[in-house]
Amino acid sequence: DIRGVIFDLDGVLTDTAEYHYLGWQKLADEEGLPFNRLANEDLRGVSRRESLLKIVGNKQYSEAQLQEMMDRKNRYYVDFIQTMRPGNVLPGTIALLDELKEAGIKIALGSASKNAQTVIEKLGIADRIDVVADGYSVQQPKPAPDLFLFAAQQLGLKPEQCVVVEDAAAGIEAALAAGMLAIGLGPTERVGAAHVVLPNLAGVHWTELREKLSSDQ
Ligand code: B16
Ligand code: MG
Repeated sequence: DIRGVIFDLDGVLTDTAEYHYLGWQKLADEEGLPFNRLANEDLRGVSRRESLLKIVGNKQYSEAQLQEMMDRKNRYYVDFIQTMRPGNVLPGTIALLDELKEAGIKIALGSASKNAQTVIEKLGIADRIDVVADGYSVQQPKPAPDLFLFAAQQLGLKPEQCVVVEDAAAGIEAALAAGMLAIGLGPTERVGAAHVVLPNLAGVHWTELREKLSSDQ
């Protein structure tokens, strides 16, 4: 029986992808590194360090330089997210969170981001979330299962009692590796490995979702 739902943040509850993109683009331009929106698609759900390493490619940088670039991009990103407000929650999110609470299902955040806490506060949904697993919680980033296993443990649930909602291929991979059910949001080319694939959370109801997940079993 499903007892908990673990939500990814960026691309699931809100769309911070644009702000991450703008931050990386600014940094890449300053460094003379090739980067564009298409390249940014590969960074979905990928940790800050892995994102930077993808952008620098074969170009050699010292650890101190990499660190400085990560800090710089993060400053740009943190500036952008200051403007976020409750209206930036993606359609269907609040209704679904309310239904889950009503149904006695525990809710966790499972985000790779070190800025997750700030974002959920800006969005005004922090008090709807029981447990936050974020970029500070574990060492191994998605596609490793660690972050979601940490979230389940904090919820006091077994992996098989949890469903993960994700928009990134790496996130679906992590959920399956954790032995959890997975709901993928977006095109099948990206999240097709999930048990259930939906375009987004708009109009999604827990009762129907639960049925879809159990018929897949
Ligand atoms: P930060 P998620 C991920 O969040 C983003 O999708 C990804 O683009 C970002 O690089 C990563 O968080 C790290 O974020 O630099 O803020 O620590 O999708 O796992 O909620
Ligand atoms: Mg995501």
